[in-house]
Amino acid sequence: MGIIKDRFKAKADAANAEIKQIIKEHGNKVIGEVTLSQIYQGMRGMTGLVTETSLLDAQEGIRFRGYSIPELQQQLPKAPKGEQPLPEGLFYLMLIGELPDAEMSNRVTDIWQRRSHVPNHVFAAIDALPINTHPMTMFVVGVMALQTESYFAKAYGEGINKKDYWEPIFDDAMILIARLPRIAAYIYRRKYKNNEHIHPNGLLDWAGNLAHMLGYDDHGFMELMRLYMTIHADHEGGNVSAHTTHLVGSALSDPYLAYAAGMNGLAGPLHGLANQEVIKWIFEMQEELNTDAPTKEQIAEYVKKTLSEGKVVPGYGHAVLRKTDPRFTAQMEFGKLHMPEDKLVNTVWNIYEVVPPILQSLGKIKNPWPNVDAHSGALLVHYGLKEYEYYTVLFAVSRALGVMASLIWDRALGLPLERPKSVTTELVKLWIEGKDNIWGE
Ligand code: CMX
Repeated sequence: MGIIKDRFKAKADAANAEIKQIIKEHGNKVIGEVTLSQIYQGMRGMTGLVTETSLLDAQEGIRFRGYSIPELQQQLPKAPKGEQPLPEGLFYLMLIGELPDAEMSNRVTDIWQRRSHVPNHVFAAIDALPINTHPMTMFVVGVMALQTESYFAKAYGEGINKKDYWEPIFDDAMILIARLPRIAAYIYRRKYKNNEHIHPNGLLDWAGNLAHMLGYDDHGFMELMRLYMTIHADHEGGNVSAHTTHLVGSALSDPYLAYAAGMNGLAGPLHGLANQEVIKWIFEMQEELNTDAPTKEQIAEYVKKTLSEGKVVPGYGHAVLRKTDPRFTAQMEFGKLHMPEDKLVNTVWNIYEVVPPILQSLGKIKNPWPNVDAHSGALLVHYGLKEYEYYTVLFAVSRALGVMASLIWDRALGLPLERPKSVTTELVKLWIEGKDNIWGE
């Protein structure tokens, strides 16, 4: 892994020295206050983590090491004849903190190609599951089976010095990322394509090869996978998948254990599973209305019905964002370029016009705008990937880039076991009555 590892080590050493100094000089500064409602209501807005790879601004959306998605689309290296960024370049950026040139991006591609062989017992573990198992369950089982390969677990067992933890974590993270496309494609072909598998193409980039192994060699689909893998990779540190990976990793669980835990969180319908829920919801709407091109009026009625049944409108709302997700916009632009007449994609755009005012009128939803999941499924369906239960697996493959880059940083910075304080409502009541001094005032 040569030069990339060396560059990371130099950056991490410098960051370690800087952070030590920051804590020494400013460690006692207060950065905010915590209200009682925050601890009951999902810790929204409570700063409690450091994540170096990306930062989310409520109005602007995500920036990866300072770069917005349109900037990444312009400045990251591309595949030959490609227009979309290579996720390899984004991974380098998140890890090293600088934009890669084509040579560095190619080096990442080379490492991932060389390390992509998946041992047979991983396929056997997936094959042991009934065919009706959800693809995300198969995926996490596959990742867990891969844990037998962990260099960190082995090194820890042999008594590695704590200052060297980052190195086998780095190796595990790279190898895990390298192998994910094969595992993901295996699950797809097993469940939906009669168990007929497609060999990797060693000449393709990471996302292009995933497209190939899924069975979609269309140039447009490969480009979509490059965009998809880039925009889903990271969303700062507090979202369920990133935070869980970080938390479990803080117990010195190896990258396989930590990532699998995070992906179990991604598999929840309020998080990554929303991408399957969006298309399921649109298909159900089409069936109920008996049309594949519902009018805006029909969509509005259907949205109101969904809300009246006490359900969420999938793909809308966000815990932090307060405007249209730039990841939604990037996909909309891809759709306008590659499939402007597609009926389903046009339905997604009509939903975008109809839903926000309805959600806004309810008065309680903080963000009525679409998130990343509102758009992704329609683009996949366009190329023939209609099996929506599978969609969160694609999200999971991409999310590995951000959470693994962060995990390498966590260990390089020597971040400790995460262990916030919790209280009981009984204690809160005593505190309200002035009978207990739980927060040490
Ligand atoms: N449809 C209907 N109601 C919604 C809603 C939506 N899309 N989004 C929020 N609400 C409701 C909440 O359920 C909550 O209702 P109650 O007060 O009755 O419990 C109220 O509005 C306030 O919620 P909020 O503060 O605006 O949003 P939260 O931070 O609590 O939740 C999220 C954020 C994403 C879970 C929520 O917007 C949601 O459930 N959206 C639909 C699912 C979805 O698209 N998830 C994907 C998010 C992106 C990702 O992680 O992949």
